[in-house]
Amino acid sequence: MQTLITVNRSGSIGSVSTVDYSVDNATATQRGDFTFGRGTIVFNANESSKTFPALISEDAYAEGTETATLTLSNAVGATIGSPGIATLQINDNETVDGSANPIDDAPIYVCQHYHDFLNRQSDSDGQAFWTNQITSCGSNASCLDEKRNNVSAAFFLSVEFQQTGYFAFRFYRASFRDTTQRPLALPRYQEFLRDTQALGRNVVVGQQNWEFVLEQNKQGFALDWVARTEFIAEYPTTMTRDQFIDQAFARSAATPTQQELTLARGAYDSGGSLKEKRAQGFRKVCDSPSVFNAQYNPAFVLMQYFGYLRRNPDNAPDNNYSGYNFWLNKMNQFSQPGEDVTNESVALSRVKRAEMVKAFLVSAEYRERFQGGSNRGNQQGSIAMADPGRNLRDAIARTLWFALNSPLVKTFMTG
Ligand SMILES: [Ca+2]
Ligand SMILES: [Ca+2]
Ligand SMILES: [Ca+2]
Repeated sequence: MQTLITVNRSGSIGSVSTVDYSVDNATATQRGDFTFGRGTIVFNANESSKTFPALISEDAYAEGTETATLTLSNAVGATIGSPGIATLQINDNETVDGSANPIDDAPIYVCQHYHDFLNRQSDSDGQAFWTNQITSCGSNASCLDEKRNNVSAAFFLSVEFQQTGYFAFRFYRASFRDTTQRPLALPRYQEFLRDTQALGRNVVVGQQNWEFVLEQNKQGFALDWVARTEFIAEYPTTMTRDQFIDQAFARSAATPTQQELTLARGAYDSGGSLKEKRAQGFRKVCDSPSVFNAQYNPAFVLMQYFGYLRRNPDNAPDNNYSGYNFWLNKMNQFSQPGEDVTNESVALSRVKRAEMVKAFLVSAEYRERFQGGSNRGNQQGSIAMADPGRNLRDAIARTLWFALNSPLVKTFMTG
């Protein structure tokens, strides 16, 4: 389920202003209780009130009342009033631990996939469609097993994920190298969620205008991306067009076709300012079929950790990349030469051959997010270092929260 948090703007509201928000751990944790949230709210001229969602998970742990922290920061064109930090109170809906795992209930399973992969509450059509895929099996165990796996894989394969999460993933891979900050040149969990949620803001595939909203989000994202200090450090503004494009393909481990090169250079040239050129050229590289195919397996494996386990591959209990590398090798082994995974059915076949989705779905670590674990749904270790450059701000926010003595409390029922 979700609850919508309202942000009010007062005073002179005749122009545009923006503010960032976050939904972070307090006594409730992002692994079992809610979905880590971060994004930017845009107030257009004369808009005084906006909402953002907090996504709540259903679990079987009787844990009493827990809290998450809501924070507003980085106001542009406005200042943050009081309260800028608030407490989200999550009430329990059981008094003793449940013996059944909520994730075995088809509607809950589907809803949790919306939270974990698409960062939003399910729309009623989608919720009904995917639930029916599973419940139509009746009590046929092998059918249930297969449909649950297929429904789960469908969220990664969906247009909505491919255009948000996988889009962000390709930007990271094309930008960065293997460093201690980003081992194996993979995005870290929290920064990835932040960027994916920005791309997915107000996008519900199939609903009116979704393509327009998505395109606006992508354009804004690409312009923001090429202005980031980290990006400019890797792609100095002194680079020529061809150096810029070539490096983006090389970092993506892709060999572009001549047509892809031409299209990327053309996109670069069509920009007005240097920033626009770089945003458009970079995006065209990342959207090239050769890059899409080259990055598919690493993205798929990483999303098993981000989506199901809500952590980086090298966080506890793994503490290293051997698990990630094992699964990446397996995906690579089950890939066939010349396969084009921009074709959804080709992609699904590969994913099914590797049998990875099932392995994660039945893993104790996934299932114990919701029921039956000694950790009671909490993270087994820290996911700190997961959001480079932002941890300090979070630490400051926590301090302020205590100083302000949690001014606003919103209450609702949950898992
Ligand atoms: Ca909890
Ligand atoms: Ca509970
Ligand atoms: Ca519950």
